[in-house]
Amino acid sequence: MSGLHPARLCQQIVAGWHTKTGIVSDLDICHTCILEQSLKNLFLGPKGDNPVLKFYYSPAPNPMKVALLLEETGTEYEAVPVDTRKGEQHDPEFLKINPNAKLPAIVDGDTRVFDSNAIMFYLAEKTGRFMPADKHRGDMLSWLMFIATGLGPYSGQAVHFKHFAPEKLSYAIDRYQFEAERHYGILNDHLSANQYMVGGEYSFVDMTLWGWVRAAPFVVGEEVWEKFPNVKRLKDEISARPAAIRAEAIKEQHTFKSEMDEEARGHMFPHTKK
Ligand SMILES: N[C@@H](CCC(=O)N[C@@H](CS)C(=O)NCC(=O)O)C(=O)O
Repeated sequence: MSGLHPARLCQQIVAGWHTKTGIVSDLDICHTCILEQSLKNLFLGPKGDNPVLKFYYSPAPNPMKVALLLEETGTEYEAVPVDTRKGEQHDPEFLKINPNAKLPAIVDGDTRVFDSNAIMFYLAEKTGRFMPADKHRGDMLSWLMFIATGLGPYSGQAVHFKHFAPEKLSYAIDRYQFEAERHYGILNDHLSANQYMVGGEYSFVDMTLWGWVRAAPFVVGEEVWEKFPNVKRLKDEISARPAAIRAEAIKEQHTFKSEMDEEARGHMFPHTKK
């Protein structure tokens, strides 16, 4: 995030962590963000020597987990909006970065990484932050893949058939609802005996989980938090962190199309155009 922005874009002012100041003529500036940015520049050196990591994102669950880790690690990055409802994920230039035409993706110097879970692993490894200790490697890989191949895809399909499919297919709705809830049940049991997902400490795996569980009522239904209180406990703890508040605020810098109209459906569900 740029260090200089109007105070109304700083969610941390709302939360009481940052203070605003009118030091630049009539502009209302977040003073704490400017200070943080200056300190980062001091330690990271001029941008020319150290190209800023590009974070291609939309305000959806998978990009949000990466936003959280970028903010938690204090990584300097440029947030590049890709509006999936306008079809920008199919732009040939973006396909060179992510041939899968989905968000998120990053470009870090000469390295591009696509798929949110690969990016989470890459950034935790690269920064050496929020990576569980080696003795927990088995658990770390297991829960990471559980989220990547289970919770994420089943949640995505549950949302699709419940909220976006042109026909209400009860078999598909029931199957994905059941599978999404089954995954929540496994997480809830695990979190009844463990404060965090892996190794007793807050790690990038918790952040990977946060991407989708923030949206749980939309995925599973309004009653989700009564059924799975331990998942709620971890979600609430993460959502209250300053880095999570900053991650949620990134989208305020950009405008995304909000209507899920015929055009948006054509870009996001291309099989409907066949
Ligand atoms: N496995 C991928 C899934 C990415 C994904 O489905 N991203 C969604 C946003 S959460 C997207 O870009 N949707 C736009 C589209 O499907 O056209 C990941 O974890 O990054």
